[in-house]
Parts: sequence; structure tokens; C-alpha cells
Amino acid sequence: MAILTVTHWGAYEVEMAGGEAVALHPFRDDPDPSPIGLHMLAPELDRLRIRRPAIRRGWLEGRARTGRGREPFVEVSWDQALDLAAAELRRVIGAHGNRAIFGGSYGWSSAGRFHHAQSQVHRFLNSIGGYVRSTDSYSLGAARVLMPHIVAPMDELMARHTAWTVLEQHTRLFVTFGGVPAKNAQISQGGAIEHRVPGGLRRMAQASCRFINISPTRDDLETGAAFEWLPIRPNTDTALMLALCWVLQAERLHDEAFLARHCVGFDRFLPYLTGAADGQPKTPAWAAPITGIPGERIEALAREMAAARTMLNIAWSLQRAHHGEQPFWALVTLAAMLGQVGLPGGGFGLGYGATNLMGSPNARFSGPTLPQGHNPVRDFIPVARIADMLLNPGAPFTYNGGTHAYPDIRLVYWAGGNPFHHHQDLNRLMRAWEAPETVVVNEQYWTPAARMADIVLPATTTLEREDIGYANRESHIIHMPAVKRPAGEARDDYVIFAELSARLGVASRFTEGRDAAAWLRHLYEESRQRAAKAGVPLPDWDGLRQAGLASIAVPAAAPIFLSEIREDPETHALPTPSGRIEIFSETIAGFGIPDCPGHAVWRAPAEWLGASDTTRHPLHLLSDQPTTRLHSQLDASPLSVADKVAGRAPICLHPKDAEARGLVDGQVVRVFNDRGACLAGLRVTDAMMPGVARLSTGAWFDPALDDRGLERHGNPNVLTLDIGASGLSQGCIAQTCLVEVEAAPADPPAMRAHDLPVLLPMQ
Ligand SMILES: Nc1nc2c(c(=O)[nH]1)N[C@H]1C(S)=C(S)[C@@H](COP(=O)(O)OP(=O)(O)OC[C@H]3O[C@@H](n4cnc5c(=O)[nH]c(N)nc54)[C@H](O)[C@@H]3O)O[C@H]1N2
Ligand SMILES: Nc1nc2c(c(=O)[nH]1)N[C@H]1C(S)=C(S)[C@@H](COP(=O)(O)OP(=O)(O)OC[C@H]3O[C@@H](n4cnc5c(=O)[nH]c(N)nc54)[C@H](O)[C@@H]3O)O[C@H]1N2
Ligand SMILES: [Mo]
Repeated sequence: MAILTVTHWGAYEVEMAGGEAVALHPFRDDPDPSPIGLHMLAPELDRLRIRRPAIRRGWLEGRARTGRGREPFVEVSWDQALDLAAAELRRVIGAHGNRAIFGGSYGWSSAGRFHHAQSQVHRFLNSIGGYVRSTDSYSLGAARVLMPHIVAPMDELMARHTAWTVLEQHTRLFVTFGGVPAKNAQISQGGAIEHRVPGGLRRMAQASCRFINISPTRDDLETGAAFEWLPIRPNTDTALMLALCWVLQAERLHDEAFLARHCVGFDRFLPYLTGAADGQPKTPAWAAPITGIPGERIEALAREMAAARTMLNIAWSLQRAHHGEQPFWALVTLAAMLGQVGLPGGGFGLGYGATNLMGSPNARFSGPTLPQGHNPVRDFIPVARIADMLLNPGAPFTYNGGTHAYPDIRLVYWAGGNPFHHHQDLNRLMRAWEAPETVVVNEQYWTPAARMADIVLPATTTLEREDIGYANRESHIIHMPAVKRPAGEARDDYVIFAELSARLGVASRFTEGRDAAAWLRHLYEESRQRAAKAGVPLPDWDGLRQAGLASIAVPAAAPIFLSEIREDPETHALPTPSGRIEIFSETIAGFGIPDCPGHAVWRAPAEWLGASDTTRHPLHLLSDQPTTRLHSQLDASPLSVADKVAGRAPICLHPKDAEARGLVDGQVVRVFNDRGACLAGLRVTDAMMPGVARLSTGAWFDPALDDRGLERHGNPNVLTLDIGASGLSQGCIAQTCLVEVEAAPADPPAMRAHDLPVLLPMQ
């Protein structure tokens, strides 16, 4: 029996020698294993581990709030670190209440279900009286708020996508906005065990499904066959979708019966579409100069969609943009007008390719999760409003129809995320980060977030602790034994929080008298009962530990997205106010939010290629997800480092854009706008649309603190814009960003993100 471990990017077989893991190999049942995990034992990663608890010197000596990210750390014993952290939590709660603790702690952490850092930190903070939380995600900020109003909550929709086997059989035209990037489908939250997307796409192409990729980048689709690429200006897809809708109604190709039976509000949308409401018909001739796609192609495309079994797909990145609600709403509107929603292989998909989940057929049940307890604190922020919160305590913000106020935060606790990876406008976040009195971070590696903390507590990795691997609709549930001794003095997050709870007098509330082994058995057995109810037999805990894994059944009928509504829209009402698809939402219209009215609309984003003045920053920067890692995780691994250009993150430009600037492939460039500047390594490729630059996320933030403004590694978030998608969702808008690129200064400064901070012994 193989020893297995599970990561978000896949399961791996662990080769052991002398009781320790020595190598990792692809899981034999995975048809398309990801290379990301093969390097987890690399010495390049091991040297970046945090080995002892560490306290920033200025904080230790006088609680100084400046100096984060600049000062050395003093290494201390666990008892000293835990005593300091517990005393600080007690002080802040005593002086300001639990409303002064921000514990949103957004981030992906690791895959195992018990040692899931967010669940651990939330449970801990709840057991000491609560914390300010964050809502939604960076992934789906706009969609998570919009979709429940118009179709259903995102989690529900994601888990019910039409299976690849059905697409293969029935879909004749697959039109995707933003590709189906196989690089992204390497992962699934909790662990992509059987990678199905590359095979699914290949089999669809072999079954002669025609693909059209509408995207600023060609290479986010690979089907093994030729496909049509329609390059589109970033952030303009809504205009294109509206024009497609316009052609359908002008040519009476829209499905009036479907609209009448399954939707509400088409009549309220129609006057906007035809221009009766605002004097501007949303014709192909109107959309062509906005999108860069010829009007005749738009017209023909609408007819092609109406003539074939058509699946419309949209990448999540489209809603990670200013007015990001609109492309999702317009897509649903377009799919409703085509009337194929709920038919095998027709309708719409929300991110085939964004993760391995969509289109996976295995049975669904709720897996093991650590209960988080009760949070009595009502204050929250939409997740991407963290800098606003820290900079403007007390200021109002709108969210999903309500008006709220930013809390006054004195202590930030982070475990399992990297805000200096994920947030926009990092120079602004650096300023905001000086506001809290104390920042505590549990981390495995000396990441940018760990380096920006005051109290750093070293956490174990997946390989160093026993856990359970499980993800929604994956093929297996997997026992993950500890296969390695912890690095240095690293402890499990669970042990760290149990120790802090004991110091704060709530040990039994946090642990319920269980150690990690007892929790694993308890959580697994609870989940096994839920699985049994869903018709999925699983072995008991001892059985799973012995076998290493158990497979999860594939039900006889493969999922067909929303097919039940076609049977009977009354019995299978959607969880919207009307029970139907809402092309017009009375609820959203009733909120009276100027930048998000009651139906899909085109609104120009704050920055785009059609803006009235693009002379200083003429390139649209896309910061998509990286191919060789998950976000900032494992950035120092050999796989990730091999993809860099001249030691910096690669920035892709079209040959014409490179030539116009006198730049050549392989050189170091400076990417800049008024918010910041970074160095990057130039990669020239005709997979880009002219005018568009791509700098994937995840290069560890490497600010030259002596020379404010120049980031040395290629982290796109020194350039991105930190405003909300709209007053409805306040979602992250990383994809709305203009920049310019020029040659880097001679002798550019060396990249230092993978150096260790200065670590001093306790005097
Ligand atoms: N410009 C731009 N920015 C973006 C995006 C974009 O498209 N463009 N995308 C956004 C999106 S969709 C997302 S989801 C975010 C991702 O942002 P994050 O999820 O914050 O990024 P990760 O690098 O995955 O951070 C996870 C951290 O948890 C740590 N960790 C892992 N396991 C454990 C553990 O067991 N215990 C502890 N204590 N720590 C652990 C890892 O070392 C790592 O530092 O980024 C967002 N940022
Ligand atoms: N390897 C790897 N996989 C990942 C992740 C990772 O870090 N690494 N992160 C995971 C996470 S947390 C998430 S949320 C998902 C994110 O999934 P997505 O948000 O879908 O992924 P992105 O890579 O940001 O963007 C997908 C494609 O959209 C295109 N695009 C960008 N803007 C536009 C636009 O305005 N119009 C059109 N038509 N296309 C556009 C980009 O060119 C890109 O190729 O990925 C997940 N998968
Ligand atoms: Mo995400």
C-alpha cells in the first residue's frame, strides 16, 4: 500500500527511507498529475522554514508600530512567545474588546481538513470571545454576492456543474470567456485528486465540439485541436455579451418560452438592450469599438450560438474587475435568452477550469470540518477591504444592500494566508499595516506576511502531521500520515492554539478534551455518517488508516447543471426571491446602488484600454494565477524558480509592444504606474493580444525599503488598484489595471525575497 499525502494541487505517493519521506511521486490513479507538489521536499524550500518562534525587535523592546518588514527578529522560546502573544490578546480584549481583533485570516493554507489553519484560528478566536471576520473571497468577491440574488449561491452552483462526460456527448459549441486554463485546474480547495480538465477538453474536441476562446490571451485554452481565438480587450466582455443578446432579440432567436417559464425581468432588461431606455441600442456596431471584436463576427457568433447546443463558460477573473458583477449577470442573461439552461451540454458554466471541481462527477457529501464555534462579534469587512478598514476606522461602507462601519483594529491575527501576496496596491497596504498595535502570524515559511509581523509562530507542514484529505466531488478520501519530523521547533497550528487557549483560561472550550488524533477520528466518523446518508459507503477511521484511501462513488446519473428546473419550476424553485433566474432583480434595484443597478449593464471600468487618456500607462495588466505554484506557496521551489526570467517573475508582452519599446525577450524590465513599480523578466509571446501585459501572481513581495516604490521580484500587486468592484460586493478588482513597461535601470538591484530575515538570539 502506498503512503499518500494530499495538497490542493494533488495527491502524491510518498517514498520513505529510514522512517522519513525522501521523495514524492505522482498518485498512480491521477490521469494528469500536477508537477507542483513533486518539489515539496526541496532543500530550497526547507531553508526558508521558520524554525523557532520569533519577535520583531522593535515590538519586543517598546511595542513600536513602525519598522515592520525592516527590523531583525529575536528568536525566543515557545514559552516566551506564547506568554507574549497571550498577554497581548488579553490586553487588547481588556482595553478595546474583541471588536479590536481582526481574525479574517483569509488564505488557502494547506489541504488537510483538520489542520486547516483558517478553521483553527477562527475556532480559537471564537473561544476567546470572537473577532472581526471577513466575508466572501478574493476568488469570487463580486460573484458570491451577486449570484444568490439571481440564480443561487456560488458554492451550490459550483458543485453542480454539468459533468465532462455530458459535455463530451452533447456540447457542439463551447464558447469560453477567459479560456479554460488547465494550469488553474491543477488545484481544488482541499485537493484535486483526479485531474479531469485536460482530458475533458481533449475528449470534447475529439467528439468534434467546436471551441471559441474569447480572451486577451490565447494560451488559456488547450484542447489538442485548433480553435478560434477572439482577442478581447480586458474588462469589456459585458459589452460583447450585451451585443450578442441584442442580435438574438433583433433576429427573434431568443427563447421566449424559456424566459417566460424560468426567468423574471426580461421585460425590464429589454428597454436597456434596445436602447429605448437610454438611447443607445447595444448593437454589435456599438460593442465593436469597446471590445475590439468586429461587429460582423459578433453578429455571426450570436447566430452560431442559437443554432447549436452551446455551453457558455466564464473565467472567474472576469469578475475580479471593476463592475465585476456585470459579466456574470450578462452571461446568465445571454444563456437564459438562448434557452438551453438545464439541457445536457447547454447553458452556462461558471469557471470550468478555475478549479478541478467544476464538471467532476463523484458523489457529494459534506466532508470533515473543524467546528468553528460561535462568533459574538458582529463587525465584518468584505474580504478585500482590509486596507480601507485599517486606514479608516469608523468610516462607512456599503455591502449587499446594507451600510456598515469599519471597526477600529488593534491586533491582527493571521494563520494560513499571505496578505502581502493577495491584496491589491501593496504600497498602500504597507502604510495601512502600520495602524495595528500588534500583528501575530502563524507561518511555515519566512513569507512576506511573516516578515511583516511582530510575533511569528512556526507551524508544521502537511508532511509533518497526520490529517485527512478530502475535497468536494473528488474521487477519493485519503489518510495522510505524518511522514517527516517537524522542521526546527515548528508546532501544529492546533497545538499553538491549544497552548494559547490554556494561557487564556479556555483550554477545554477550544480542545473539548481532544488531542489531534482524537479530533481526526471524531471529525472523520461524523463525516462518514453524512457520506452514508448520501449513499457513499466509507470504511471506519481505523479502516481508512489501514487502507490509506477510500474511493467515492460516481452516481449513475452524471450531473446536468440546473436540469431539475426544467422538470418543474415550482417544485424546483431556485433560492432567489422569485424562485426563478432573475434577469432583473427587484432586490438589487431596491438597494439603489449607482454602480450596480437592477440588471446587467455595461459600465466602463476605472482603468481600461478604451479610457480617454492612456498615454502614460498604455498597457492593460492582467495578473492571473501562476502555472508553477498555488499563489505564493512554494515560490522558492525549483519548478517555480525555473519559470522566472533573469531571476524575476516573467511578464508577457506581444512582440509589437516589446518592439515599440525597444525591449527584447529575456531582459529585466520595470513595470510601473502611479501606484508603484516592480522589476520583471520579459517574455515576448504572440499568445498575448497587443496592448495587454500578463504578470502572474505569486512572486514573493520584495520591496526595496530603502528606495520606496521599487519592488524587485515582479509582484503585480504593487501595481493593482485597491477599490471595490462596486458598492454591492466590494470585491477585489485585480484585473482592472493600466501600466507602462520600460527597460530596467542598468544593474538592477538583486532580488532578496528568498533571503532569510536577520534572526538574533535572545540577549
Ligand atoms: N493581482 C492579483 N492578486 C490576487 C489574485 C489575482 O488574480 N490577481 N487572486 C486572488 C485570489 S483568487 C486568491 S484566492 C488570493 C490567494 O491568496 P492566499 O491564499 O493568501 O495565498 P497563498 O500563497 O496560498 O497563502 C497561503 C499561506 O498559508 C501558508 N500556510 C500553508 N499551510 C499552512 C498551515 O498549515 N498553517 C499556517 N499557519 N500557514 C500555512 C502558506 O505558507 C502561505 O504563505 O490571492 C488573490 N490575489
Ligand atoms: N496553478 C494554479 N492554479 C490555480 C491557482 C493558482 O494560484 N495556481 N489559484 C486558484 C484560485 S484561488 C482561483 S480563485 C482560480 C482563479 O481562476 P480564474 O480567475 O479563472 O483564473 P485567472 O488565471 O486569473 O484568469 C483566467 C483567464 O482569464 C483571462 N482574463 C483575464 N481578464 C479577462 C477579461 O477581462 N476578459 C476575458 N475574456 N478574459 C480575461 C486571463 O487571460 C486568464 O487566462 O484559479 C485557481 N487555480
Ligand atoms: Mo482564489
